[in-house]
Amino acid sequence: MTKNQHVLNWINEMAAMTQPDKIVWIDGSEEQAEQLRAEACSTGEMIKLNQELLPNCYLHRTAINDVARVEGRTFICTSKKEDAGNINNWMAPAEAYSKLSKLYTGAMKGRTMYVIPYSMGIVNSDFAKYGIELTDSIYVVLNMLIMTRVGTNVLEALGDSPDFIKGLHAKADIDEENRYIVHFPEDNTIWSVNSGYGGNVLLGKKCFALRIASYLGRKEGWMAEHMLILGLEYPDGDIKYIGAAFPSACGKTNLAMLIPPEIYKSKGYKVWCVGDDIAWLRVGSDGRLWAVNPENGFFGVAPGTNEKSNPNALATTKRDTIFTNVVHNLENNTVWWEGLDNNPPANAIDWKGQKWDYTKYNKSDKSTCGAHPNSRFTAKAINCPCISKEFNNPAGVPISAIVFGGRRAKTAPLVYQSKNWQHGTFVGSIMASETTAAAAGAVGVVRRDPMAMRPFVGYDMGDYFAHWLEMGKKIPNPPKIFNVNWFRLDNEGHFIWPGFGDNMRVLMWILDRCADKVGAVETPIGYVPNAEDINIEGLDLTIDTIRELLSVDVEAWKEDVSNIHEFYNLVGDRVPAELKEELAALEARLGLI
Ligand code: GTP
Ligand code: SPV
Ligand code: MN
Repeated sequence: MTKNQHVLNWINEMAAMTQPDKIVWIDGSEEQAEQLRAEACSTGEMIKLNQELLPNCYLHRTAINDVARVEGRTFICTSKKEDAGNINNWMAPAEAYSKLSKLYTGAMKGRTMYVIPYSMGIVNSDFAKYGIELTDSIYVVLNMLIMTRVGTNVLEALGDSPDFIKGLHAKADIDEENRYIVHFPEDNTIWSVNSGYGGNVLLGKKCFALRIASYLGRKEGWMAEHMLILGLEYPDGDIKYIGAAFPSACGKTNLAMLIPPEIYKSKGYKVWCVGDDIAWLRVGSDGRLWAVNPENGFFGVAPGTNEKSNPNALATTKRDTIFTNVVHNLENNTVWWEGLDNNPPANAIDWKGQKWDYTKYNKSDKSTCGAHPNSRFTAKAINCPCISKEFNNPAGVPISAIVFGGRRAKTAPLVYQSKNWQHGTFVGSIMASETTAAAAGAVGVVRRDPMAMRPFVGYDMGDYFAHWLEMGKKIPNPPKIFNVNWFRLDNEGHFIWPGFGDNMRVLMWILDRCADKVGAVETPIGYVPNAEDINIEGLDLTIDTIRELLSVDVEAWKEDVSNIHEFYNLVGDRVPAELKEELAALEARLGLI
């Protein structure tokens, strides 16, 4: 398929180590994909679902010990430890290569090695970067065919160049003790072994489009961020674009596909999805920041997705979709998950492959769930009813606002605006969120997650903050930066804000601020809206509730500040002086110094 010696030599070397029985090149054709689906079904790797109700849809169950990203086993292997920083796990490259080579040796014996040439971004566009993933998993091939742009045209675009990301994945024994997701940013290389799950193995996604890309972006003067991109269309046809960074399982897919509440919809407002997880951002010749979504599909959280919360996502999953770790409904050979509807199937298999008795389901005990809390759908972007007409535009879209957010039960108000780019970078750097099921480990623990990138920055976090500040200087007309929190709880533990489609009400305030159309109140942390400026028409809540949601709890912030100090200390020496000054200014405004 190619004469590129860099590609061929590398594949030969990897094949000599992993020793597959055969090597198959993935050409991106539907015929080949269909053969692979049939093969995966014949071995039980995938289950073909009801083709009338869910055409071209399949179910896959991962191993029970392999259901989420494993941050503890994810490494950044730069030659100098300090370049990976204190937040990342680090291993010396030579040690990592030697350790993993042992795990890979003979790992593909009796198996097939698939060669997947893929592009992140539109092939031949200025934003595009190419990768080749070698894998022994058909499931990975079929997911990559949805999530990225795969095919022979990628090899043509690459030509004789050595400039591609080399990804090697082997399932090996799915042994947790020997699971490694290892990045060599200096070598454009990613090695993943002993997993078959999502972000650990679809190497175009978190490994390349965030960890390696963030490293390249710093070198080349652009940014790779864990952001959705949406376009909000006004009744006159004008569309403004927003990039929003929330940690894993904190609402990116939902916000990216939101359906406006009736009060806006009836006037002709619309929301278009450009991307739901990753944005690559560059300064345009017009002085604005432009974004593309480098992916080609969605790897979305299934539980909680329903006709009311996210009808667009649900519609997207009705064809050409791979479901992972959801309930198999044997009544009609379809799928189900918690929060889909109130009709759990009586005759069903749970995500572990066991007969599932929904009557034993207890909301507060996750072990009784039929679908894993981090179960997912892999669906094509072009099947999304609200996909933006700019989705395939190689130039991307101009960003008016950047929005940070996380799950905070108390501290963060519904929305606030930073004073400028530098303060906005500070606001991003102090983001915190309660942990979710998207990564292995305890759920619901508050941790600092700067720009929602804690698990995804491919270099030192302090240098990453500095890169944000540097980029601000290069954007003559930068987006305004905001922070939101849909997850504030009342004393009984209920969400106060309705969320989902109603988040549009907050986006409207954000875009009004960008257009200088509305005032705000200055608080110690930034500008919050006047409660009257959040439109609550048609909502079952009062302006007093909005006041409560917008209130800044100074005592809680004083406590938070000491935690921010601890976090900055952990990040270490490279936290830029400007951000320390911003922290001191915040302390002064809170009356702490
Ligand atoms: P990753 O794919 O892991 O990066 O996640 P994501 O950020 O795209 O999160 P997603 O939109 O899939 O939402 C994750 C969970 O948050 C789901 O269970 C949603 O139902 C819930 N959620 C999303 N938006 C809101 C909201 O506005 N309010 C509330 N209360 N929950 C929400
Ligand atoms: C996330 O965890 O942020 C995801 C899912 O989007 S994964 O691809 O597993 O990283
Ligand atoms: Mn994500």
